[in-house]
Order: sequence, then structure tokens, then C-alpha cells
Amino acid sequence: MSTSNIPSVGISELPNQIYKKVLKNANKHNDQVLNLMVVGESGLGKTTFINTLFQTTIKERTTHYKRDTSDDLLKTINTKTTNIEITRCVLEEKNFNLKLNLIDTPGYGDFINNNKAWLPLCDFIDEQYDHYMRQEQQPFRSTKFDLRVHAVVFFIRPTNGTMKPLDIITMKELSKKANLIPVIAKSDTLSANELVEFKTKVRNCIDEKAIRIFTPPLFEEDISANVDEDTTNNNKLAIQHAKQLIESMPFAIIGSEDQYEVNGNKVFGRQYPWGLIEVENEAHCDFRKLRSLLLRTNLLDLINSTNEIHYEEYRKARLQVNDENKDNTHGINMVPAPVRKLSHNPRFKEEELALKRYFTEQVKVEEQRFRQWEQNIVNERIRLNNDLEEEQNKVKKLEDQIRMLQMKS
Ligand SMILES: Nc1nc2c(ncn2[C@@H]2O[C@H](COP(=O)(O)OP(=O)(O)O)[C@@H](O)[C@H]2O)c(=O)[nH]1
Ligand SMILES: [Mg+2]
Repeated sequence: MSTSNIPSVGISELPNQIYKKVLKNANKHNDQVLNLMVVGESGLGKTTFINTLFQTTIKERTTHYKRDTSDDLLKTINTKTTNIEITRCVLEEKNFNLKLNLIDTPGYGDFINNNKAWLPLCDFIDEQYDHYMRQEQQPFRSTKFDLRVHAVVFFIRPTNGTMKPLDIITMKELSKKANLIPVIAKSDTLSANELVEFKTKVRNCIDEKAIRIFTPPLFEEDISANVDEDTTNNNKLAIQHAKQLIESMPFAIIGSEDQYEVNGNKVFGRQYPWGLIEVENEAHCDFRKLRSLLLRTNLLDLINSTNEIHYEEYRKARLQVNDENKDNTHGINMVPAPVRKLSHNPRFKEEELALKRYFTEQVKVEEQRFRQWEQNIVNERIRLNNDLEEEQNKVKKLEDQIRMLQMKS
């Protein structure tokens, strides 16, 4: 990947105060980690979005690894995946290091029975809280592995109609556990008017169903604080930017890994017979706004609210359960492992069905083989009986001959 024309994402261009806050926070924990999860039906451009985010943001991709939740036997029976795939990279700017973990979740909504399709996703988020909580209980805990999901970018199918019930309920469930950021996927497939209409529909639906989405905080009280003029102006700019972000939600996004030349500059975009749609052009889509929210202006809000609200809620709930079970723990206050709910996973359900079918067929084949074998034995017995009868007849004949001979002599 060429890195020469990648613009700086601008962590160091943050309003001064926020930049200092980010730096302070980062130094405290050495590096800052941001874990982003993408969720949505197949084909809505999640993988493309991750790659676009990399290519427009990241200077160097360090590692790539997969966390595969399937086991080999099941994979040979059903190759369709609801895996969790994690791509890691480090974003470096000045003295600031941001470790970015992008969590892709292919397979959501792909099944015939999508009942509770959100559960594997919620389970993954809970597992990370649980893992972090266990590390907090260790006596030596200076460096912690942290894969708590700081934001879930939820991809909504662009339509003229309404949102899918499965998406509504999944958004609702995810929003109880993490910062949810809904986006309208492939927004280039809607006309400008359709997009405005659909955005309104999605916003109304979010209000109606009381889905708690992440909203950039305004910090208006900072304006009235007794600070110098520069800081006040910076704060005003930050509030203005936050208001713009809120007005544009849910962000209409476009992903592309193809570059085109515009006025001598290479830009990512999608080429149509009637023109080029540019990923990073604010007049064409909200990709820049989303990237700014995630990696720039609201990076710290996402991290802090995950820690202070979502993780805290999980921790409290877990400790409460633990308190109720205290009598059984012999005074040791360890966190019990969460109950695994694999049977809710539609992928496992379908694999279970496939396994059952496979075993039923195998049993049939074996039964058939056994019957054939039984028949062979019966046939063999009949043959042996016949042989025996024949031999007995022969013996009888010989005995008769002997008797005849004896009588003659
Ligand atoms: N029109 C349009 N197509 C897109 C966009 N993003 C991705 N695609 C295309 O949609 C297809 C599926 O994308 P992919 O990223 O694999 O989707 P995923 O299954 O959600 O990971 C690919 O052919 C992409 O090139 C977009 O913003 N607009
Ligand atoms: Mg994909």
C-alpha cells in the first residue's frame, strides 16, 4: 500500500485542550487503545469500510490476525461463518500512539433462522468486559489486555422502505452494552432526496424505540468557565463541530478501495457513468465526519463512556450476582464465569441441524450394512445346513453300504 499521499488524520490537530487531554490519558496508559466493531448484514460494505478507514488513515498496518470461533469439525460441515475477525494496527502521530483494533463480524443476519442473531455479538462484548474484570482482580495489573468494544458501527441497509425488525432489535440490544453508532451503508445507492427521507425514518425509529445511540457531548458549560480567550474560542469551535456531527447522524457512508485522480490528487471513490463519488468529500457523504468522531474529536469520549458507563454497568451486575452467591464461594470473592449461550447462536443451530442430518444418514447407512451382513450370515447358515445335510446323507449311504457288505459276507 502506498503511504505517500495519505493525509494526516490529525490527532495532533485536535483543539489544543482536547489534544492535551488525549495525550495525558495516553501517557498514563502508555498507549491508547481503541476497539471498533462493525456489524451489519453481509454485502453492506463492512470489510470495505475497514479497509477504507485503513487506507485513508493508517500509515502502517502492523499485524493481522483472526479470532475464529468455529472448530475444525464444524467448519467442514458448514463453511458459512459468523466469525469475529480482528485487524490490528498502530496509528502514530507525534508522541501519540493509537492502537486500533477493528473487529469485523461477518455472518450476522445471513441465516434462515436469525432468531437472536445479536446474541453472539453481545456475548463477545460481555466476554471482553469479563476478561478485563478478571485482569483487574490480579495482584499485578500494570498492563492490561483491553479488547473492550469502544464503539459499534452498525450498518443499515439503504432502502426506500423501513428498517428491518432484526436490525432494530439488534441495535437496541447492542446499545445496552456499548456505544452504538448507526450508519447508512452504501449511501451512493440512494438519491439525495431518498437519503434525506431515509435518514429521517431511521432517526424517528431510533427515537420511537428508545435506542440509546452515542451522541457527541457538547460540554457547553466549558464556555462559561473562566479561561483565556483562545481556549474559549477553541471550545466554541468544538461545540459547533459536535453539533454538526449530531445533525448528520446517522452518518451516510461510502466505502471504496479504488483510487481516482481529481485535480492531480489521488482520492478514494466510486466511479459512475455520471461522475465520481468521493469518499472523503463532505458534499458526497459523511465518511469524514464519522472518521473524525471515531479517531479525533470523540475518541476520548468513546473510551471514557465505555469505561465509566458500559463497563461499570456490567461490573455492577456481575458483582451483584456474585454477592447473591457468596454463601457458595467459601468466602473467596471471585467472579464466576458467565454462562455460555452458544445454543442461541444461529450458526451453531444450523451446524447442529447439519450434524444431526449427517448422523441420521450415517446411522441409516450402518443399519443397511448390518442388515446385509445379517442376511449374509443367514444365507451362510442355510448353505452350511444344506452341506451338513448332504454330508449326513453321504454318511448314511456309506453306512448302508457297509451294512450290506457285512450282510453279504
Ligand atoms: N455502491 C457501493 N458499494 C459498496 C460500498 N462499500 C462496499 N461496496 C461493495 O459492496 C460489496 C460488498 O462489500 P463488503 O465490504 O465485502 O461487504 P461486507 O459483507 O459487509 O463485508 C463489494 O462489492 C464492495 O465493493 C459503498 O459504499 N457503495
Ligand atoms: Mg466482510
